Amino acid sequence: MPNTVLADDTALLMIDIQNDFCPGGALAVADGDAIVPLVNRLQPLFSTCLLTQDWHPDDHSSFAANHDGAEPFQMRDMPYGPQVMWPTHCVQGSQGAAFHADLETDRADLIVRKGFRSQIDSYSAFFENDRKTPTGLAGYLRERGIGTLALVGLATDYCVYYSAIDARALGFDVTLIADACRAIDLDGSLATAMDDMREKGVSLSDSNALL
Ligand code: VGL
Ligand code: ZN
Repeated sequence: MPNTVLADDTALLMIDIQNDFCPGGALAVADGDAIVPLVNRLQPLFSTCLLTQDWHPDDHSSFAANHDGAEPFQMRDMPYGPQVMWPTHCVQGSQGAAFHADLETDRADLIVRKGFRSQIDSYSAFFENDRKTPTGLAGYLRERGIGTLALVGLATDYCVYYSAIDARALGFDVTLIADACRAIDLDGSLATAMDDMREKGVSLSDSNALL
């Protein structure tokens, strides 16, 4: 298939391609850095490219280190619901929170930062983990006339997954470019996320179908 720019109402949403989610990072996703060359090749096909950046204060309540007796990857009940206790990651302004050095970021029109409130985590690019507080991204996309999203990034079963299902619930057409994503896969979370995305009408694709 020739390299063509996709329709103007389609955006590439690149989720959390940051050092801490890559090998050597604080919450490393296996092979997370392997998606970077692919994501860079996909960007020129889209007239609109958007980035998200996990961006936590160091007293963030999703960090195990901020709770007495909590171990990383355990669950805790928070006022807004169950929350995984994560290793400290993507602290605002840190090298771990920076985008992977090889990721092309100059094409992005917008960087959505999320998880910046101490008391609540935000996996999705659209809503915080209370599933209610908006990030503003939906309004931005609607005002720009964007109705279709292609999703890539880290991690498939957390921030990519929640962004995909929220986008569907908000009425966007969504395609997951699966080979340009990598998963954390905590207790079967990848299979659960993939099943739920399929059920909610997220299309599954592969970069070969586009490049
Ligand atoms: C993510 C866990 C904690 C992600 C962010 O980007 O998928 N996962 N913070
Ligand atoms: Zn986080």
